[in-house]
Amino acid sequence: ATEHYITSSAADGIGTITLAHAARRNALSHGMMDAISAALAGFQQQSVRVVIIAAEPGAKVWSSGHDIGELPVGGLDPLRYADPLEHTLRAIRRFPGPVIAKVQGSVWGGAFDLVLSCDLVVADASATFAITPVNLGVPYNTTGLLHFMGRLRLNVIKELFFTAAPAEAAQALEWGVINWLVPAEEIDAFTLDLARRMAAKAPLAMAVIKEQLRVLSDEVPIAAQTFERLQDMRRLVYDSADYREGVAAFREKRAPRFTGR
Ligand code: KFV
Ligand code: KFV
Repeated sequence: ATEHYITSSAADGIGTITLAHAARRNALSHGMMDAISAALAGFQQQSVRVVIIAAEPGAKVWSSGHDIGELPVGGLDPLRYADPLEHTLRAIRRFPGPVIAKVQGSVWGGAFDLVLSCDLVVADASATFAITPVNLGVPYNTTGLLHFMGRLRLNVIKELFFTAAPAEAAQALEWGVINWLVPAEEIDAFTLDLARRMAAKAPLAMAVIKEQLRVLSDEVPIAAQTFERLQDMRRLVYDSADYREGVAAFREKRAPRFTGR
């Protein structure tokens, strides 16, 4: 329980969260998510204006995504509203100031959703982005799909989800995942300068504009029946043998054998 997940610090109105759990490749575990949520809450108390989320210098994996060891098997929805990852995504989206993802290294699964939940993305050429539920047989949650739909075109979303292949940084720039693709040796100074420029602006106007944009892009009205139908469809997936196989195969470090059942 004394596991070390992140480091965080704040100075001059800018808070920095550094993912620091290399042993699990910064998997978005319950512990990691609680640490990020707590850091964001602390920043809000300290009137931090702008947040930067980064990995440790030199990390080849920015984050390996949802902690696969914590994915429930046995009839439970793996991506519930109350899931710690979902809680942290909401905390980022509701933080009353810009959150910048500074991405170096590979981004997997739920970590891609986390990056898209940040307000701006700065990356270097080592950044790659993969969304991988079809590697595991996970039914992605509707809120998560909406996060992708808020940022990317449908054909791009489909390619990313259906191949589960990592998109290179240049491609991610063209697709609009990344705001700025900068040389590795400049990324720290560039990101800090961007944060400083935003931190000097009027905080109340900033926070309200962010919230307006969140509400307007999140709120897609659908009938209750329609939502329940989607949930039923997802349930068939997480109740399937293929989902159990996908999670077991990762644990056993082997390729999954999917049957469509
Ligand atoms: N969850 C839990 N443990 C993980 C993990 C993850 N996402 N990723 C890595 N680990 C563990 C891994 O089992 C190993 O444990 C250690 O971290 C180092 O990983 O006990 P062990 O054997 O030391 P390696 O050896 O795999 O590291 P490396 O060779 O550097 O490869 C890194 C990477 C990221 C390419 C590989 O670990 C990987 O493919 N990880 C899984 C990436 C992934 O599919 N993530 C999506 C998770 S599912 C998800 O997010 C969602 C929302 N969804 O819907 O599917
Ligand atoms: N409103 C009232 N007066 C203005 C003005 C404006 N938006 N822009 C310029 N002026 C006045 C300025 O005070 C000066 O008056 C004269 O026009 C020439 O401007 O009595 P004075 O001193 O002669 P200078 O000297 O500033 O001209 P210049 O050096 O050529 O610079 C031009 C410019 C456009 C770069 C500079 O004037 C400027 O930064 N203006 C403000 C631009 C801006 O922030 N506009 C957004 C307004 S707020 C808004 O539109 C909305 C919807 N919003 O939500 O915030």
